[in-house]
Amino acid sequence: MKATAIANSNIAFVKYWGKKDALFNIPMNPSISMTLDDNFSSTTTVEFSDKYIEDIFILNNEKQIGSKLVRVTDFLDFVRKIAKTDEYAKVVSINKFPTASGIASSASGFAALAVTCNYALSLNLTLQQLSGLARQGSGSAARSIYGGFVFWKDEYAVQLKNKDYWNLRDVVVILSQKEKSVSSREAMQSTVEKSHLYKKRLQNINLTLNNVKAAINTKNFKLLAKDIMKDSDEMHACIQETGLNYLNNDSNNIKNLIKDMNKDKIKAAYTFDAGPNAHIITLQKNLAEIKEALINYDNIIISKPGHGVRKSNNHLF
Ligand code: 2P0
Repeated sequence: MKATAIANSNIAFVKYWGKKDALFNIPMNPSISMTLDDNFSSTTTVEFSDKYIEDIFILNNEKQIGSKLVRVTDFLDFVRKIAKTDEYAKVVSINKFPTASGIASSASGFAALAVTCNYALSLNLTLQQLSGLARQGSGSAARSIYGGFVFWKDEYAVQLKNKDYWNLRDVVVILSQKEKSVSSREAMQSTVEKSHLYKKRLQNINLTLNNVKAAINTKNFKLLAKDIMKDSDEMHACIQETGLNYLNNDSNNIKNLIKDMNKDKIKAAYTFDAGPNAHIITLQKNLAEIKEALINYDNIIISKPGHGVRKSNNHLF
């Protein structure tokens, strides 16, 4: 049977960086994220059938070979084991945003694929089980199963608050659409092996997690913003210790711009994933001022807290 699902990307307020178990994508530390809105979605259609003689993966209208295909095939092998089937599958996926530009398309992509497989093979998995399945494809995908504000620890993620809970915005400033030269998978492994700061980060992570949870529970933007920036800075300091820098001059310019803006009152928080693009977390009421400050940047997408995964009847093939 053919099935289609849509999932959105997410931005981590407390980052997942490093694995306890690389085979099963079990994270070293819990993470907290906000799911983005439909501007950052992946739509995926899958069909398992004996008419296919191998797995086919088409991403953004291009037939994939090499590592991207292998990741999907590995995931499908995992699903086939659960479903006790040996049928190959055709997977067609469209991302609404630049693939591999530091905006987590693997999160939305594998969340959508997990849900699509669930319907296509009538697996009847719960949301919690879907989060665990999505994690198998990509760690951060475990969080994209849910809308709003999400906490992920070990095997699966849970929703903290739904998308309508808080009027936060993510102002995404696209500074580069280039595919990153070092994948986050490789970079996190090398951080675990080489970074001294990383050990310190893990020792203090519970405090950050508790602060961010409390900030969300009490809608305390000042507390939230401080810890979002601290966590992003910490993760990038650990990565930079290994000789890799995901940030570029524009990323640093935006950091300084936010620091200036926050001098009198904290209005925004910058955060960066495994790439140079800036995510500026703010409250809706501060958007006009932030847009004004970003006048020199023309590739900006603003996201609200968004939906979790959902089924679609509009198949891509
Ligand atoms: C996060 N990132 O929490 C962190 C912050 C990037 C920086 O999760 O190896 O693509 O597939 O589990 O999920 C990106 O890593 O890594 C990521 P895998 P993933 O969003």
